[in-house]
Amino acid sequence: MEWKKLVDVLKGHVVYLQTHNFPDPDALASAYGLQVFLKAHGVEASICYAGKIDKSSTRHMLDVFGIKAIHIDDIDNMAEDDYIVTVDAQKHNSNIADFTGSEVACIDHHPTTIPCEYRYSDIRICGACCSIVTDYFIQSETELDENTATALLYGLRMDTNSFNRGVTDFDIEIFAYLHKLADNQKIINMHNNTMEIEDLHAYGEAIRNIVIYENIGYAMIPFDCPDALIAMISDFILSLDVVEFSIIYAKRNGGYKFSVRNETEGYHAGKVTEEALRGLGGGGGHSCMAGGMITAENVPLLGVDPDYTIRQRFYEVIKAAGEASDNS
Ligand SMILES: [Mn+2]
Repeated sequence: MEWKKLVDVLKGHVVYLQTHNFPDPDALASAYGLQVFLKAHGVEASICYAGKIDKSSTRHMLDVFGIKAIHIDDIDNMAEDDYIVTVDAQKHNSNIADFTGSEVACIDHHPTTIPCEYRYSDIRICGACCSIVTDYFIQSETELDENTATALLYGLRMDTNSFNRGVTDFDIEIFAYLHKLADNQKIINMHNNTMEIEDLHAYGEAIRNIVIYENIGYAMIPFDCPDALIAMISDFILSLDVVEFSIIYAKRNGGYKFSVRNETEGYHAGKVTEEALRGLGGGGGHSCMAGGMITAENVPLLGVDPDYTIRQRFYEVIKAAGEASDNS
């Protein structure tokens, strides 16, 4: 009984559930689900994060479901022997700040880039962290109320782009379970209101700047925008019939932030991004979705035409990967 081990590790301690920085709906909903689950088993925990919740639809979700997520700046009493569970993220990753407490547990659905020892770890590659947290309710036969079920289903739906991205059989089993318990109309309403007027400016730039090389779509957005928005635009460009691999990047802090999507069998978005951005910042992720960055100090390495160099680097890695898979 895995879930029992988690409860045993945490019992009697001050517990924080830490999401990655700039938490998205899956991070917040899975942290919330875990908070409700732990409470049912006698463990009180607080949800915390660094960075900011940068989409208004995500902030709205906190009100709709009554989720209390505390910014690290508003926590002044975290102690070294307080326990942290990383949720939808793993310690040592570039997207999660290192807080004072001790990371004793990790629940995540991303591949591991830098391994870490935890007293409890549940890392399963699936569509959303919400699926793993829901499984705890099922395995332990803990009652799941409508509000929590709705939040978990919303997180699952958002992180899988409505079951179109990274979905496994496990996610579908979880979907069937949550669907019976959740307020499905509420999810549809929320899902239909995730686009903001300012988002359209970024879409406009991406459309204006799109470059297509064979089956690869590239677009640069010349201003900073939230990670979630860059990801939405990457999904949007991937939806073009001629594009099977999309690379969208926005200017950020003098460098660039990337969101990469792949819909082919032959390529791996995470490996391609890691390879293409090696020595420039870094990147990685799943087979179908990845993220990355080029830091400001490395921008001069891109030469006089940074966009061309970026396109060329990705193109070469993708073509080499395609040839390797053709020969295997
Ligand atoms: Mn997630």
